[in-house]
Amino acid sequence: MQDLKNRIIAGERAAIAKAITIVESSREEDIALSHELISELIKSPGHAIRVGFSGPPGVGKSTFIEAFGSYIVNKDFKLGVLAIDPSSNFTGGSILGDKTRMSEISKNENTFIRSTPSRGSLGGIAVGTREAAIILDAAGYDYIFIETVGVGQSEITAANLVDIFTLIVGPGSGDELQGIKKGITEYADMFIVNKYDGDLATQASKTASDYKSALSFYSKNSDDIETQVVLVSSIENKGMDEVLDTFDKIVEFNKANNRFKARRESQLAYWLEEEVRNKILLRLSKEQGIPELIESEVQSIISGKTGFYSASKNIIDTFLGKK
Ligand SMILES: Nc1nc2c(ncn2[C@@H]2O[C@H](COP(=O)(O)OP(=O)(O)O)[C@@H](O)[C@H]2O)c(=O)[nH]1
Ligand SMILES: [Mg+2]
Repeated sequence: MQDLKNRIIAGERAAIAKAITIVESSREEDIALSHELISELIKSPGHAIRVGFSGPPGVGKSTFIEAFGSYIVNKDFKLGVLAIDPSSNFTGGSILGDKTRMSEISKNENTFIRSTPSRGSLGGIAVGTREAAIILDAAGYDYIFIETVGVGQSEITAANLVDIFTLIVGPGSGDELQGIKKGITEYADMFIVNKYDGDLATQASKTASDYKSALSFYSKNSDDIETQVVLVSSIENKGMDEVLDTFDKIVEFNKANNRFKARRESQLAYWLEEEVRNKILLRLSKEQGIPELIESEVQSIISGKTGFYSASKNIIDTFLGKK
């Protein structure tokens, strides 16, 4: 373990790959090893900026990450990409799989790409994504990109993993404009309007203006940076410098206002609560006598012997009475 830790901190790719396999594993001995390793690596934090990319399937998330990733790597930054491979489920997007396209940047020795099948994922995030980001950070990576599938809960989970949360949208995405009203701005730092090229260019540019004006009605706290909107074309490599400038601007602003640290702290609280919640649920389903008690309380409710809420209270009290 100590050896693995040292090799990770030295940036050794094989060690990083091995560690990520461990944190993704559900084998009991791997889980124990993973806990030990992550607890150690947290003590050696690096300087990575973690960026989340979300948005509907087919909007160009993978294509953008490929294009922007090359741009970043050509600037001599070390880049880690954690993506969920949609080829194993029905989310649409690229059926051929992202690995083919991503392979362009994966050849570069300053990139580390992990594409995890979405099977077994939790809210659009693969099991172990948070831990994989900790590993890449300790290994000295400058940027860690996290591509997530789907919308809704998965976006909240992804937003809680990153320093910058971006939503990628396509030209004429009027439906997503509705999303702004549903509070997306609360956790999106930036909108990237993709496909600003060819026949779609005019519409993309109009979409960006629409977002800008819509966002001005839903401003955040007055002391917060406004949600940024950037136009890009991932196939023509347009707007890449503006995206990087915008990342710098967001990070600078958040650091100057102490929001950067505060956000990481509240994310830690989120994950700690998640861990506790999951462990409690797991124990509730396995604790000796509890599943049987639930079963018998259901019968008591049906036969009118017990009320719903007193049954619930009895289960909780019995569970909490156990060590
Ligand atoms: N015209 C145009 N097409 C794009 C652009 N980016 C992606 N696409 C296309 O959109 C489709 C979906 O892209 P993909 O990256 O798989 O989307 P994802 O599901 O969000 O990861 C593919 O056919 C891409 O070639 C772009 O900037 N311009
Ligand atoms: Mg994709």
